[in-house]
Amino acid sequence: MLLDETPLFEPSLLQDLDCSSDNVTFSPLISPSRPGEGLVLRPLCMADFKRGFFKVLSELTQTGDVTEEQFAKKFEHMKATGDYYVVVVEDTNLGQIVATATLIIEHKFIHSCAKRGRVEEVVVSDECRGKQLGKLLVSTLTLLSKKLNCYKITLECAPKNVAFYQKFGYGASDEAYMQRRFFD
Ligand code: 16G
Repeated sequence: MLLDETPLFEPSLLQDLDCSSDNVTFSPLISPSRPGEGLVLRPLCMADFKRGFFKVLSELTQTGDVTEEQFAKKFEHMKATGDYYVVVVEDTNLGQIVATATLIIEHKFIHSCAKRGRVEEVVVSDECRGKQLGKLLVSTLTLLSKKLNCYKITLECAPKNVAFYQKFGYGASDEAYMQRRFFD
């Protein structure tokens, strides 16, 4: 199977996002187009399967034992819908993915057929902590959801991460987050 470099979504969507316009400060200054020395921030591509994409995800939760075929099929599905914005940060010297986050667009009839954004699977590998990558990814996807005309953007996170997300303007809502799990 050819796991190629075709991006999951149009890379230029990430180019003109101005993270400093969103009350989030970076020191030293980094941006989606300049995420730091030896790093690139870009859409996921199939070849990232071999660059440790799942290793990074496994720092968040159980990933299961996903084969190349399963990955490729899921990637194709996500790409075909046009509603999945999985971004990765690659360490270009190592050829390894070191961080990732996902924006999913949900379509509604309410609010004049609006769209809602969901931030999911925000993970920075342990070795790359302290490079502001989590901040950059969340800021990037939050701005992207605004650019895509979402009326709101939501996420679920561990209580210890609440303060982190508050920096981007996320706040607790009156509604309770509920779930029913069918398997882990
Ligand atoms: C966190 C993630 C969520 C992910 C879940 C996995 C963020 C903001 N939240 O809540 O996206 O799906 O962990 O946990 O990254 P689970 O395996 O217990 O469902």
